[in-house]
Amino acid sequence: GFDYPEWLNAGVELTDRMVERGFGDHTALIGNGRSRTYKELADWTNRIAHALVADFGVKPGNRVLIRSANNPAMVAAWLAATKAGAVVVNTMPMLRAGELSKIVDKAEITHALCDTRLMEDLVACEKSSRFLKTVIGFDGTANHDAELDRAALRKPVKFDAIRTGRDDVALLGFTSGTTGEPKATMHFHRDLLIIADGYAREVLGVTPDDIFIGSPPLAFTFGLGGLAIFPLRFGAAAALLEQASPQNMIEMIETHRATVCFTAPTAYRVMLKAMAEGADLTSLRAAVSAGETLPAPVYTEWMERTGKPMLDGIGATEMLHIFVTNRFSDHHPACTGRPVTGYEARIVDDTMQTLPIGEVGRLAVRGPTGCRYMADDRQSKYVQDGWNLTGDSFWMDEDGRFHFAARSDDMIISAGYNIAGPEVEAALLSHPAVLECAVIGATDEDRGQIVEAHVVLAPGQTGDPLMVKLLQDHVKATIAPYKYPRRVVFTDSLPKTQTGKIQRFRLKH
Ligand code: 3SK
Repeated sequence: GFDYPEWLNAGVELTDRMVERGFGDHTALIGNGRSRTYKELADWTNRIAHALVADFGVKPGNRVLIRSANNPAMVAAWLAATKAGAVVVNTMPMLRAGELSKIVDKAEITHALCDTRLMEDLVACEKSSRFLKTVIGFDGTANHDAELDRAALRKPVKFDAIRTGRDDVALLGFTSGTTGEPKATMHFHRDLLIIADGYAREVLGVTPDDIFIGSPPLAFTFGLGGLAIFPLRFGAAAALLEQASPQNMIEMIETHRATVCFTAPTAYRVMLKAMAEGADLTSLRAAVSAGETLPAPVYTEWMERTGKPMLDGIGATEMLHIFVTNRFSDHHPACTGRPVTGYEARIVDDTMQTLPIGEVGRLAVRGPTGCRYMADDRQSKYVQDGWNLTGDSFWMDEDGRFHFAARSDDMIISAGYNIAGPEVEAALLSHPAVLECAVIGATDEDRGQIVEAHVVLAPGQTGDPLMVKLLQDHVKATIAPYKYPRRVVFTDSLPKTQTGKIQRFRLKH
């Protein structure tokens, strides 16, 4: 198990404690054209924490919302609010007033810390809120020129962190999943360290020499872990990008010789193409893929090109981070791997009975970091005896490795056949003309449902009847022919969540 002192503050552990441990002069954060050492980060966050408590009246347990793109100032705001004993809700810049209001109401947010470039929607939300009374701007650029920055500059660099217990809630992870309604899960101070001391230590073997890069927003626990908690827990550095396009990531990797990358398969496909055209990504020693299942061709091509495995894993906001994963010493194509130490996973039917090896069912997971829904009847529906029922269908092989089949609602039933949409997607993606695709079950009078593929073609390809036939034949030759898409729709882009997950439900009609 994981053993932490009774009084524990994750913000202190990731900053002041790192200075005490001798990392003061190491680079902690890179972003917006400058870098900060651990000592600078500790001082910066202590000053902000002082200002939050003394000038803005933040009290332990207050719910504090942070609104920003990925940049060092957002990390500092999150750490400072955590040091002040607040319960933090990190949010993405793309959210609009309506979406923010739902979060503010549900979490009973009292204070919001907002990059001054993103104030408008939050101010609109403050006006109509019963709870939110204090919106404080911070400078997301490197200039320190906003209300919070000015207040912080007047404060001392030492802050006696609020005494928080290891089981006090530190973070509310909001997820709207692929269906829409926001739900919140509660995470304790200890959880924030467990994901580093478990997954990041065991699977990635993080060292102080590592430089992390990636695309997931810090507002998404995948990003908060991969781009803040994991590097800071081990004296490593994080390079943060406000616009994490694959191209920007490639440039950042080349400039800073980044060693660990967290992103989703689509970005890795672009990176593979860039490598073929001469991009130098040889500094990467670990490529973590999550958010969407990793198609076998991307895994295989990465292995061929770099000689290293791409590590596919599955996590959930509910569980805070990755709980089943491949490892450098144990990795396979089209396989998500085994549970991270401390977690258990099994395949169950609708009554939570464990299914035999090889049978597709719901993935259930149990572990130290979840699952605790906040004020939600989901707790009784999706969590039983500590087992969290995920929205994914998997099967387990005889060696205890887990294999993705589909999101539970992406299972297509056509003329009595069960067809996993992602399997058809993987077959389509193995054709060079296909850049991205999403497969859904479309209602059909004869067959109940038919397989319908929405395809974004690679540049230079034409979506004509010939291409339809070509792709259908390709699927028939790759997997069982009955799974081929009877309908193919060409499109310029696919609907996605703000964290990059394809929203197949939006394609359904
Ligand atoms: O797999 C995911 O979508 C995920 C969600 C939250 C945290 C981490 C991960 C990988």
